[in-house]
Amino acid sequence: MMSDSFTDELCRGRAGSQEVGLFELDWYHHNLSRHAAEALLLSNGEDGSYLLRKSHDGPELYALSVRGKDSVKHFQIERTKDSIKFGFNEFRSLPEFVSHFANQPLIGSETGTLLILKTPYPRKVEEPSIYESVRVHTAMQSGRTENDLVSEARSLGTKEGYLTKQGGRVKSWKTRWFILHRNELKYFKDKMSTEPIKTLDLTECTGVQFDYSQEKINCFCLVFPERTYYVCTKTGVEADEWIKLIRWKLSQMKKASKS
Ligand code: 4IP
Repeated sequence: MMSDSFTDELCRGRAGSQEVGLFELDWYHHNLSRHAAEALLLSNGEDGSYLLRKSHDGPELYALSVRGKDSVKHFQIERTKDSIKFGFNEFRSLPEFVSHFANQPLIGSETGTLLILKTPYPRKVEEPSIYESVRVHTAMQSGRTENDLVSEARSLGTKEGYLTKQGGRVKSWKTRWFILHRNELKYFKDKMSTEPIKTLDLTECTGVQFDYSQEKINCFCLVFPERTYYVCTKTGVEADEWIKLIRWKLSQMKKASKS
């Protein structure tokens, strides 16, 4: 696999002179297509995530892709030798343009939608060091291309499955459908349920570890200030996968809160 810095060097090599300086912006995605930007922001971003990419409409044109509640809008930006034009605003330099974004500007689209530019979507994302294990791997001659797979791409760090959990006051064990997504762990009555029974905010979780205090095997516990949740999986490997992924999330949140 290519390293990020190698990819960057490659991009720089192919980039036009107009792009000079833009690579210093970690939310500049050279060569990202409109489609890919939409897929990326919809699956991994949140309301207010945005990124800058090169537009193929002209050498001086760029596009700002912004994620709204459940759609992505694209705005054109023109960068000439002397200025950067974005909507009614004109900036003399790249730093001036960038500092405009630091104040979370509100922009309106032609359709009347208002969007706040809250979080730049970085070019490099840290990957958890653990992965789902491959259970089935087969090639189907269905004529699909790599591009067809983009919409099915799962967001990084998402995991779901049936886990058996213990009640809070009444210590009965119930099998529930769990979904780990972003900073939340939700559990549902079953896979078909649309409303979660509960949503656990992982920013409040102080730790996750294997637990041997219960009468069940393959258990782990999630510690929250007001309660410790005990959860069991079918196999030790599965428990280990959940623990590692949740730990990785906790460490990412810790890092984010420090920066
Ligand atoms: C219930 O036991 C279930 O275990 C609940 O789990 C649990 O709520 C209740 O905890 C517990 O009393 P019975 O169904 O045997 O009555 P679930 O919500 O998954 O159905 P939690 O808080 O674990 O979701 P208490 O704390 O309400 O007793």
